[in-house]
Order: sequence, then C-alpha cells, then structure tokens
Amino acid sequence: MQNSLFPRPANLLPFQGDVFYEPGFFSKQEADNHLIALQSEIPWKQEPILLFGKKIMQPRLTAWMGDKPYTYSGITMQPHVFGPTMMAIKNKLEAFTQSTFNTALLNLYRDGSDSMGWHRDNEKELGPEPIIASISLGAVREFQLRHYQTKEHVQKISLEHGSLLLMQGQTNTYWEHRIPKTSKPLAARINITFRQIQ
Ligand SMILES: O=C(O)CCC(=O)C(=O)O
Ligand SMILES: [Mn+2]
Repeated sequence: MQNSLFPRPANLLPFQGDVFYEPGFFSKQEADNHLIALQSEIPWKQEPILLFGKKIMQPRLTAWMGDKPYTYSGITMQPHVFGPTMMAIKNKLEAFTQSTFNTALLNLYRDGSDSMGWHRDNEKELGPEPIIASISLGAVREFQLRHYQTKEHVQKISLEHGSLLLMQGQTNTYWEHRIPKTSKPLAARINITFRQIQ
C-alpha cells in the first residue's frame, strides 16, 4: 500500500479497524475528467431496496460492475462491464494499493438531499477483513463512521474531489458508516467503492 509519492496517512479510527484518507489521489484535472466521463458512461438507475419488508426507492442513483449479480437489502443488481474510465481508475488504484479489485459499486448523489444510511460493508462474499477502496468525485460530502455496538466515537471526514478513502482490517466488522443528507446547496457527487468478491 505504500507509495513513495504519498507519505503514509494516519489511521482515522481509534481502535478495531483501519481507515486511511488520501485527499489528492487524483489531480484536479484527472478528477474533473473522470467526473464528466462517468456521468455519461455509467447507466445510472434509481433502484428500490427492501426496508422492513417495504419497497422504497434509494435516495441516490447506483450502478454495479463486475462479473456476477450483487444482492443486498433484498435487491439484486445486474452487473455492467468496466468501461475505459473505470478501467483507468481501477488500474491506478490497484498499483497504489497493491491489491486487486473485481467489482465496484457506484453511487451518484444528485444533490445534498441524496444520501446513504448507516451500514457496514460486511457481505460474506467480501471475506473477513476486506479492503474497500472508495473514490470521491464532485461535491464534497461528509462521511461519518461510528462504532457499530456502542454508536459512539463518531468520526467525520469531508471527502474531497479526487480523494481516496481506504477501509481495511476489522473496520467493517466493528464500525458502520454513512453519508448524511445536507441542506447545503450542493452539486452532484460520484462515489465508487471497489471491492474484491470471492
Ligand atoms: O458515498 C460514499 O462515500 C459511501 C458509499 C458506501 O458506503 C457504499 O457504497 O457502500
Ligand atoms: Mn459502504
């Protein structure tokens, strides 16, 4: 994971997990180009989820990439192939993290009223201590983490345009995370979480 261009950042969690933030992972120019390309290259859709047995629409647009369908919260997402922009992002990420990723979940938050609720990325197929690499493009949104059992130790990170956030080790066993709504007038943000599924 070490790269001579980047000094090793500090762990943002106090215990039971490792979260690293790399604000300038992409240059402003690269991040601008990826943001524009992905807005049109990705077949964005608003999908329902099952919440307490009721189907409700997710408050954001999504897409799934990989070689298998993906099932979570009662819905199954059909996979798309990695296009040229996604391949360029994945290649840079794999070189930097010295890890491989075979799937990606993409989220498009259209404005501040789009969000993602508290959850852990702990699906069985990810294995016990997955590396999840999260790329942010566009509007700056606040990412929050809190301890899953105690709901304490809330950590807040502003995820900037072109940044990388790595969650690894025990993070997704002991910590949950979310992107809260905000009343700030914000432009769109794209988030991509790369994962390795067995
Ligand atoms: O938008 C983000 O930064 C978080 C996305 C996320 O947690 C997920 O896709 O599982
Ligand atoms: Mn997540």
